[in-house]
Amino acid sequence: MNNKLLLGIVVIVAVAVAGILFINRGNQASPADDLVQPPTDETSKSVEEASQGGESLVDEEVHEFTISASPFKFDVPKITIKEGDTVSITFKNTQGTHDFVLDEFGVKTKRLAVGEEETVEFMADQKGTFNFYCSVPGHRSSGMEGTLVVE
Ligand SMILES: [Cu+2]
Repeated sequence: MNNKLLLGIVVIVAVAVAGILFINRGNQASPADDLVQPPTDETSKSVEEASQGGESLVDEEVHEFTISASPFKFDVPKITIKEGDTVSITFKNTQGTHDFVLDEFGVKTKRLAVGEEETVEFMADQKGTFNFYCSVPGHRSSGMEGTLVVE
């Protein structure tokens, strides 16, 4: 099943590449050649990677979390992930004005009004225990702080 699908994709890409090469040959004098060539290289490269089945070796999954903020707490106080994970956090504000800050990974949302949300994404490239918090004055000390554990 998978092999058939892969074969189908390879055939389609091969036909597309052959078509582009054919068009290029017909337009040798055209300056558009330089513009058409690079995407062709990229296409054949990605087929190579796919046919090697490389995706099973690298964890390219995005680990998604949703955190809602209200005065004065985050509904998810602790997130645990693995080093090297790509993390996507959708931060929602249900009441008041809040943001989401995680200094060590350069993450900072805008200050959101009620009903707004913002998604931030980062790579957990260091192990440890880190604190995320709301940077609106007084909110962190009132309880708007949580923990991100990178194992
Ligand atoms: Cu806040």
